[in-house]
Amino acid sequence: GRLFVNRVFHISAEKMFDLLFTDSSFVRRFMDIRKIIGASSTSWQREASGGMKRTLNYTITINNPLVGKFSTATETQTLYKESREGQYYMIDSEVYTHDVPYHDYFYTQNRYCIIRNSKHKCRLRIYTDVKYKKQPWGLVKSFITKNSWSGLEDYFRHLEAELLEEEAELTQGSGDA
Ligand code: YK8
Repeated sequence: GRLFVNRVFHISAEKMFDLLFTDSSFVRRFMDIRKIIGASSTSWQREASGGMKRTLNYTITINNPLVGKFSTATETQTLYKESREGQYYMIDSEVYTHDVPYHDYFYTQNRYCIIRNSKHKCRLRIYTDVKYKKQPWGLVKSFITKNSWSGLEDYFRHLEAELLEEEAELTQGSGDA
């Protein structure tokens, strides 16, 4: 896997969770810019295991010339029961892109860790892995992996940049930055 984001933000852990994992205006704006359309989401639901789960469905716009322009996607997010409100949040997200070539071979697993650093700061880590449901031919596998990494790197670099903008807006004039 790869660590795409690992940075301290002047944003509280709680606020960071709200920004990324609720129906926030931040997420809505980010989806708009990424041309992720038709998003729908279930609410966070308690699981027997003690964690929480929610499922998102949306259509992504792809700018890889090897792939069609759009794909529907399903993302299942699990908030681990070890998470502590305001302190520590661990979210695993499995993303299935249904309309790309070889879509039945792979999915993407993203792990988000939000760790409280101080009252107004948190560390965000985003770790990503491309997972295989069945083993493709070696050449196909490296093709999938290579194309997934480039798309993921672009996406998370952009997300980090937008979070830095949000941080600047939030800390502007607040005095406690
Ligand atoms: C989520 C992983 C792979 C996929 C894409 C497919 C290449 C197909 C390979 C062929 C286009 C928002 C990605 C990047 C689309 C976007 C997905 C996003 C960024 C040529 C063999 C969508 C996080 C996420 C997870 C997986 C990403 C796809 O929040 O390369």
